[in-house]
Parts: sequence; structure tokens; C-alpha cells
Amino acid sequence: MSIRRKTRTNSGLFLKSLIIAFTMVGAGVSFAAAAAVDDPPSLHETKAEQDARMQWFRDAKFGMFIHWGLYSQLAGEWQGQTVTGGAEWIQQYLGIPSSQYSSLVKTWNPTKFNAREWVRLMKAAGVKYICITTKHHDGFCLWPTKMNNDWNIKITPGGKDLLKPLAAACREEGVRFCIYHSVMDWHHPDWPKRPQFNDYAKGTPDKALFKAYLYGQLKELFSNYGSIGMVWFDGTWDREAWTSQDGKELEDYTRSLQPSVILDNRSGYVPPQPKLGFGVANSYGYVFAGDYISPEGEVPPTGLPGIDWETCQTMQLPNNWGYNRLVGFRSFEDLLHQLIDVTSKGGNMLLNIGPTAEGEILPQARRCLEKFAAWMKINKESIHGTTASPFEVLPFDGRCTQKPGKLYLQVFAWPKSGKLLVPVTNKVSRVYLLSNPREALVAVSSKRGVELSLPAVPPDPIASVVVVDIEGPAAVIAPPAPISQGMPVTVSAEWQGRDTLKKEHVNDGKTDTIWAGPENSREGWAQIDLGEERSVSRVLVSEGSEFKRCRKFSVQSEIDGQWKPVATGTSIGAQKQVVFEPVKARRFRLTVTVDKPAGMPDGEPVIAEFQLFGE
Ligand code: FHN
Repeated sequence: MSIRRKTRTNSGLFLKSLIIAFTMVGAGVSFAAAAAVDDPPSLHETKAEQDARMQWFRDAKFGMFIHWGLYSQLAGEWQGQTVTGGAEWIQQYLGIPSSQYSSLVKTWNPTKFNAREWVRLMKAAGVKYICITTKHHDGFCLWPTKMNNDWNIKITPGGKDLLKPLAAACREEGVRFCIYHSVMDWHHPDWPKRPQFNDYAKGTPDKALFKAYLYGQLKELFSNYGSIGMVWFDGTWDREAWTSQDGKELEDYTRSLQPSVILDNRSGYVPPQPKLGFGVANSYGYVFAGDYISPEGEVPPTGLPGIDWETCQTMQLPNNWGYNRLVGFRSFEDLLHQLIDVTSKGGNMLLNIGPTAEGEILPQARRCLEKFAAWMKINKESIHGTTASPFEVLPFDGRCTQKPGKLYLQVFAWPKSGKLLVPVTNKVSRVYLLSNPREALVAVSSKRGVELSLPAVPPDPIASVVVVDIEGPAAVIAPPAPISQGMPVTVSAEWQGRDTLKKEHVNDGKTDTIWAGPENSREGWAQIDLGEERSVSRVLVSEGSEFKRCRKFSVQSEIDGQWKPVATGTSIGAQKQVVFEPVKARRFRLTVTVDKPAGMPDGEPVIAEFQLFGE
């Protein structure tokens, strides 16, 4: 039975929606008389008040996303058909009629769900906030909402509220309870863009009724589950279904329920002067509404100074937020490096887990969290409560975070030389490993910075943390200029007749000029001749701000007429720095391979910058 038919035939529910609608008008949230879009949401707070409200989020650095719902039972497969990405979208991807998808309510019974165990496992991993899907796009509610009587946890065999125990466990363990709430609702008959597969809904969607339903559910969530740290709104990208005005009203209403709540930037509200000039690409396309930016699986290459942001990332490849039994997991190494990278750039990481329908954390996910716990046990001080690195770039393969008077160097590739250069002019009072704080390391200052002497063996195979106690704020020595700028370039080939894509753009120092290979060449290289042998220990590569075509790249040096590998990687995007043990050579080559099937457009390799740096 659809919600709408219930509402139409069940006057009680219909009346309830009208009561809610009038209640909200009384609460100052009306549908017709709202102020013009260009009034900012009711954020009547000073900068100091906003900073105070955001502080727990800025200090937290590490949150856990949980995507859990009816789709978790399908785990990427339905009647022999499979999806490899976005398992939580399976109803949409496979066009499963609502009349069939709804049979899932009869079988969902998470008998193995233990909220306290979940929260303790996540807390030990260094997670400071947990954000669970209260309702994803399929509209199914994980709590016994009174706003419908046929599409929520109450009618499943287990019948138990899944949010209540999690909220309670979060409170008991000192972890912030946060909620994900999809505005888009494929099940509700009044969602303005009703999907084809919703074979329940009849008549014309009534947006006012939908908003009354949405607001009524938010009222329930903010009234019955204690303090809500943050709301991760989602599913507001369809401008016909959900306007900027709808987003503004949603922000205003949500803040009215708990003014301390933090909102992501996906309410649908589009400020007249977007605070970011990002092109429309994934969540970068969401102009800066709410309180923070929510890049998905991406890390802003140089951070977003002065802006709060959080990269969300799945454990399961490539982008399965809901559990998918058919695909693998990202490595702990990649996820730890991403957490450190995000933190060093001033952001948060929201790492996603998709529990099984029974309520279990998959073994691979559990092992990953246990590895995070082991690393955090020694190194959490270099993550929680830190601020972004003071360095634009580092002369070693690693990252940096800081607290007043302390630099935390997370070293990924332990230097074979046993030496680590920290480009600051500060007086250094002490240097030590977080794994062995009692033993001071030797530090020698020079005009290039402070050179640390490290033990031969790194304390951690993935990321070892060296602490440098400095006097005063970090006084950074500017990184050296590239030794390759303007030097002679040769390329595998040029796109004939396209002066805007010529090889000289490769090292002209500008990322808005590019070289591209011939049409659809899909792989190509650019080679720089330094004129004489030079020692190089770092490269900067860039596809520019508009391109993310690279699937893999390699940097080689020519030694005795042979091309030797220096560094490799996968994506490049706006900017990527690669640091390596110093290599002495005259010529260096960057080869880029594009991730496009033959014959598809955009199959040309693009290089905006390829620059080489000495020690
Ligand atoms: O469509 C959703 C998706 O299922 C998932 O919830 C992600 C999480 O960031 N958000 C949307 C895609 O951007």
C-alpha cells in the first residue's frame, strides 16, 4: 500500500499532514511566504558563535558513515542481476518495482545488531562521530516513524527501532550521534520526481504534502534521539524536484529544531554567491550551503583554507555505500593515508561502512577498524584536534599536521638516508617518535631547515609519526623553484593544428594551459631535458582543474640510455606531488594513460604541468 493511498483514504493521516503543515507555519516555516532565496539561512550567529558550534567537528577529524537499509539484504544482487557500484541504488539501477522491492520489509531482521559493540569498535578506531542513514533514497525509515505506517522498521519482523540503541550507545561512549537523511524519496507518492519503478503511487505528486512529511520526520528525529551532532542531507540535486528555496527552508527548519546542529552542504540551497568556484563535479558541484563542503571520495588537492570540509569515502570498492557482497575493499594503507592526507589539508574524513542485513560488521571492515585502532593507539595525537599543515609541499613522502608548538610529521616512505628535512627556521626544542616519546632524536639546523636523524627502521610500515617541538608558529622556508621550468620538452605526439594543446605548456608554470596527445590516443608522454645531470627528488604533475582523465602515470629517468622507473601512481587530477629518493639524471619522462575505452571521446592524455624539483 502506498503512503498516498493511506493518506487519501485514511483521513487520520491526511489530517495529520495538514496539522503538521499548519504547525510548521506556526513555527515560522511557511511554504509560500518564505523570504527570497538570496537571504542566507537563519544563521544569526557571530563568527565566534559559529566557530564554537563547529569546534567539535573541526577537532574530530574522523567520522564513520553507516549505510544500512533494505538494500543491505540484496547486497548488490537481485533475481540474478547484479550491481558492482552503489549497492544502495539497486532498486533504481535494476528498476525493481516498488511492489516487489517492498517484499524486503517482510524479511529484514537484524538479529545480530549490537549497537554498543559497533560504537566501541568504531571509537577504538579513532572515530569521533557516527552518521547513520535514517532513510536513504528508497525512503525506508530505520525508526518507527508515525508519518507512515507501511514503510518503516516497525513493520519488519524485528520491528525494533534501529536508531535508538545506536544513539544511546553513542551517548554512553562519548561519540557524537549524527544522521544522514535523504530528501529524495523514491517511495513517497508525493516526491515531485516519482520514479518509473514506483508502481504504487497514483495521482499527481503534491509537494506541500511531501514537505509536511519530510518536516514531520525531522521533527521526530530531533525530538526523540537526543542531541543530533550533524545532519548529512542528500538527494537534492534535481533542481526541478527540489529548488534552492526548498533547500533554504529545509536549512532554516532544521536549525530551528536544534540550533547547535551542523549541516552538510546538500540541503539543496544554492547561495547567490557560491563560496567556491569549483566546476560541477560530484559534490564539488554543491556550492557552499550549510556548514561544510562534502567532497565524495575526493580530497581537495591543496585543502580549502578557511572552509570546513569533509571527504566521505567507502570502504568497499569502487563506491558501494551499502553492503555489496560482490566487490572488494580498499586497503587499510590507502584509507589511513587518505585520513592523514585529509587531516593535513584541514578536513575531516567520513569513512563508510555497509553492515550486513543481519547487523554484522563484515570481517574485512572489522579488520580495517582494528588496524585503525592499533595505529591510533600510538598516533591519535597527530590527528585529533590538529590543524592543517603549514607547508605547501614537503621534501619527503608524507604529510604534516600541527598543534601550537608541535609539528607532527607522518612519514609514509621512510628515508633510506635516515635523514628528514623539515623546512622551517624555528628553534627546535625536541624531536621524537610518537611511538617512543622518551628518546630524543638528533636535529641539526641549517639554511635549508632542520635535518632530523631517524632510526634505521620505521616504527610503522604505513605511516610513522615524528614530532618536532618548535618555538613559536611554524616559520616555513619556501619550497625551491622547479629546475625544469621552460627547459626543452619533447612529447610522444601533438594534436596537429591545435595550438592550445602544444608541448610547451607542459612546464610553463601554469595549470590553465595544457598539452594533449592526438585525438583519442589514450596514452602519451612528455619528456624534459635538464641540459645536464641533476639530482631530482620530487615531481609535481597536474591535469589542470578541469581534467581527471588519468588512470595511471609513471615518471622515468634516463640512465645510460635506459628509461628507469622513478615513481608511479594512478589518478593525477588538479595536482599531485610525488616525492622519492633522489635520482640523478638529465632527462625525465612522464607517461599518462587515460581511462577511456577506444573510440570514446576525451581519450587524449592531458598534462597541464610536469615539473621537477632538486633536493
Ligand atoms: O546517492 C547517494 C549515495 O547513495 C550515497 O549515499 C552518497 C554518500 O555520499 N551520496 C549520494 C551520492 O552522492
